[in-house]
Amino acid sequence: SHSDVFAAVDLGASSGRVVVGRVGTDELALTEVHRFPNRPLRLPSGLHWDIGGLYNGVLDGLRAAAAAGHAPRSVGVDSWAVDYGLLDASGALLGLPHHYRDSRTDHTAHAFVERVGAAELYARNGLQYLPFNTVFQLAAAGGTAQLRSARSLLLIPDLLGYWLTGERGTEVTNASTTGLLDVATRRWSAELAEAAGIDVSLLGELRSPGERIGTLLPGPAEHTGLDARTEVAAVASHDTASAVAAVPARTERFGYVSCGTWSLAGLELDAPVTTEAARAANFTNELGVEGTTRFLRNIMGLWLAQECLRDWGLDESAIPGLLNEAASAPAFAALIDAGDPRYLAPGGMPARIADHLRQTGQPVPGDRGGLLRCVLESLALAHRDALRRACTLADQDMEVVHLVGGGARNELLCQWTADALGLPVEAGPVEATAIGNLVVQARAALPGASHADLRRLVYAAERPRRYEPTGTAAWDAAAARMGLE
Ligand code: ADP
Ligand code: LRH
Repeated sequence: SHSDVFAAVDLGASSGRVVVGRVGTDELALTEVHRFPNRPLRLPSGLHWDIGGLYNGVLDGLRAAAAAGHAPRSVGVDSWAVDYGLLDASGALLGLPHHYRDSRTDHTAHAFVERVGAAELYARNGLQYLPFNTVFQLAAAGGTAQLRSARSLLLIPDLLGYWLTGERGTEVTNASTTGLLDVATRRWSAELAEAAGIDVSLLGELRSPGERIGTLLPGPAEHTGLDARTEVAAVASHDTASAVAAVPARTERFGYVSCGTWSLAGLELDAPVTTEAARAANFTNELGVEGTTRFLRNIMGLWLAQECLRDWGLDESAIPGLLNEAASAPAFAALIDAGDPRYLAPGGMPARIADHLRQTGQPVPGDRGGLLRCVLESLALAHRDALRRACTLADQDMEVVHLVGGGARNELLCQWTADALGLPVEAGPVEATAIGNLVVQARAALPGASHADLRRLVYAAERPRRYEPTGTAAWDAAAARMGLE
């Protein structure tokens, strides 16, 4: 049997990693060669990504891969969605990309929707209203010198791909998160571009997961020690699309939660659902691999916990101890809406949660374990609500929920998600995104393998941990208390 080596660069909101994978007909073996923190920059101009630091992290990771003797056939880059860099006519980057948690869209996003019409916008782009969708960021950037000088817009993975290869383009799964792609035709919408105040020529030519982007430029080849013939491949460059591609499902009737900084909970469908009910329930239709639709809802996710930890001056090493405290805190003492955009911005998270609890007449947990319990129970309820509503809206049912990403390490969250839904949860892989990135690259080298075959390959290599539901009646009561499904 035949196998090949590929490298995945996966940039998450909290950390970046470079993973080398050997993928073959019956083989999937992963080695993480580099991991680095992703620390945003707070500047007078707002909250930005440290894109130079991230690019160095990518190069360091590829160098570590080469130094360990790996010779990947290709490299793929994925990251969080919606954010972009602008290039001038010479190809130079015009300023640091903004972070989607920057506050500059706070007012403009809403104004844009009022102007265009929420129903019209949804009919055109099929996207959940999130204030940071690229279309709203561009509207907020209207009139700036940067936008005036810009000749091309590249999403984060495409920007890094450009620096690695000199080739520009826009990968379509990530393009589907911008709000500028037509949900029916899957092409850029000139009308939406115009509404956002940009020329549609700013948006790159679309490319699909699996397409070749180019080979390494001499600079990155020298810097990393990789062969200059190493290809850079377009993957499902939206991290969530890669994560869903690697869900180790053995049935078609599955729901998923891609659970890291965000929880993205929903279904994989053959076609978008853009009904008025789907819009009112704030569901998004993003593109997946093989032309699938990711019908899902964004939930604040473990960001809520990350920000509590940061406020308490603790790092990830404190998580296991805090989870023990959460496990022994009283159940359902306090609940929040884990989908509420009020939690989008960084800073002061424990106080913001406490404020909300007071406003809703609930007791504020007296210790950290209690507050973490409130966050995790609220998240489990939000997972339940999103998945149940997705099934109703898409007229589908599910028999199992796959929870992938860093959240799969959180046993409480996995068990509570199962309990809340009354369905088994299969947890893992933790690195589903990197795996999805790799299998899409391997796809071309594995002729005849279907997507279901690739999912079975992931299942065999990274067998998920199964959680059976118990005590769902108590969750029914908690959901009713919160007005959730
Ligand atoms: P992203 O890709 O968005 O950066 P990840 O998928 O890497 O996020 O998930 C990060 C999350 O994983 C952390 O916020 C944390 O809640 C969770 N996590 C990390 N380590 C542990 C652990 N030891 N136990 C439980 N959860 C953990
Ligand atoms: C998760 C994610 C999510 C987007 C958000 C901006 O990392 O890509 O799918 O909505 O970041």
